[in-house]
Amino acid sequence: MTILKVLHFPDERLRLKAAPVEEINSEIAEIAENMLETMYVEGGIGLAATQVNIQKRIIVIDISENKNESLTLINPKILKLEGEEESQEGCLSVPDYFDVVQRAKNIEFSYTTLKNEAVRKKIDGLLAICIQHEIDHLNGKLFIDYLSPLKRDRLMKKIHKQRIKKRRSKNSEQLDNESPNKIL
Ligand code: GNR
Ligand code: NI
Repeated sequence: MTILKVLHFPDERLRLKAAPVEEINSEIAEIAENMLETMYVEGGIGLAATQVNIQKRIIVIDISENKNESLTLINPKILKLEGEEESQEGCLSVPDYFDVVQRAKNIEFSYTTLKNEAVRKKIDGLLAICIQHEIDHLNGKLFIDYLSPLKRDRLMKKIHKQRIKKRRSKNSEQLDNESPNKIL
């Protein structure tokens, strides 16, 4: 198994639209396994293939407390959206940022399992929110796209600052490594 690298906003690859999985084979099973491992290591409740730079319509989810009820959804599709619900969201591709997003409360959706079974379900609650969030990823959409222009602007400034800080600490690390132990 392999832990995959999660892309971070504003990486343009997060904007790519994933293609349907044509055939469920060992390659797809391996991608799903690696995605699950990556999701668990990163501490997320869901992960879309887009986030690990794989442009295929694959989602993994585990909202269980004990992290032992994983779901792999191939070619997930929303059939019906009903009601409204606001909840706080976060995203592994937008680290350290959380905000309230409005989504449908009840959804009906379909997907194919790794065993090639077609499933159709009606759900609500956290799972419904998570699935909407993950399908958005497959379409190149992020939860921060729903923010007001003011909030978005604040977020962009914060990310810009973080980038500068990160670059600075990397540079000084490099300097530390380069400097011989003159004092000793
Ligand atoms: O770990 C995650 N938590 C979360 C919380 C509220 C709504 C959606 C999510 S999904 C997120 C993991 C992630 O980024 N999946 O794409
Ligand atoms: Ni996300």
